[in-house]
Amino acid sequence: MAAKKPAPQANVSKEELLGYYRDMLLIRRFEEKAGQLYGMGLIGGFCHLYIGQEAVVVGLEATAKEGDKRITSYRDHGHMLACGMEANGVMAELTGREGGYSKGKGGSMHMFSKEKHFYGGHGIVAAQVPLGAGLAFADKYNGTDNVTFTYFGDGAANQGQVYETYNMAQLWDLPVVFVIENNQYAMGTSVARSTKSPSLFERGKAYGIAGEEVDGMSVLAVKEAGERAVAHCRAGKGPYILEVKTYRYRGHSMSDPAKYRTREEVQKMREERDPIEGIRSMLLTGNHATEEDLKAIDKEIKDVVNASAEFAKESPEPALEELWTDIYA
Ligand SMILES: Cc1ncc(C[n+]2csc(CCOP(=O)(O)OP(=O)(O)O)c2C)c(N)n1
Ligand SMILES: [Mg+2]
Repeated sequence: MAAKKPAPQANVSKEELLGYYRDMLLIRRFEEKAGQLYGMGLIGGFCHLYIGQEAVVVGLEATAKEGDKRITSYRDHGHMLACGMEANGVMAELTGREGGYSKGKGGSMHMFSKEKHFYGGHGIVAAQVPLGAGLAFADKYNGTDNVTFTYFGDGAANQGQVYETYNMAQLWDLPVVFVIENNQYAMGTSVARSTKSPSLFERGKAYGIAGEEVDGMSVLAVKEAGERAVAHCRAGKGPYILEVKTYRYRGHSMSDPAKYRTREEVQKMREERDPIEGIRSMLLTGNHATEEDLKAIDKEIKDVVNASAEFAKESPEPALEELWTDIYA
């Protein structure tokens, strides 16, 4: 994975850097804890962790304003935390408890928050893409200048419905930022094995949609590109594609034998490109924070995550009557 441009550093305040550090660390620690609870049998079903990809959603959320919407796939815990949903409610949903965002009836892939404009959580690959364009259509129809961040993976980028959506979104100038989280694998299939045209954002050109490739291991690079994308959409110029080159450190889901890549490949990425370490060293070398300051933040995050696990364990399972609520009949 090539970082084309060096990460931009100018015009970033100490507060912003600390904020990104905190937000990415929350996602990382939360996901590590979810992995532990899964191992203990407290989380059932599917569970897809976002570890390694934190800079993508944190960089883009830094460009969002009130009323903007987001929708994504099953790899969704990071997106929820980054848009301000509570760790307690997310963790309790993972454990299938009443205190969860879907009252314990949705689980990892099916959580929503009307308040934070988070529209899921979708288990069918690429199903969220036309839905994202629909959300953007609503904003256009209502005359707001809000945008919808529609996230999907490199594997999803080979789904036909993505291209039907591109056509309609461009035809109607919909304010949708298509975010391709290119983590280089779709389950066990690498991009190189699944496509001859590995530059995924360029496919938008066939529909007249502007786009670019972004270094997804740099939160600052993501934010900078995100600002361009969002400005384009808010100005009524139609959709924009960001192909964010990222990497997931863990398996596709908790039940992934990981036979399709080497340990060395993962290790190299962790050592050389980790997004959290990147910001950490920027904070230290720029004298924006001391080791002590960062330790205090680490502890603060650890406390939030541990509290969410406690909340998730203590929250009761949904009552039997809940089987008959929140359903269409
Ligand atoms: C329509 C459909 N086909 C197949 C699957 C099984 N499946 C689940 S995730 C996945 C891979 C998707 O990879 P990608 O879009 O790159 O997202 P990532 O998991 O890397 O975040 C597949 C094939 C599915 N859920 N839905
Ligand atoms: Mg992928």
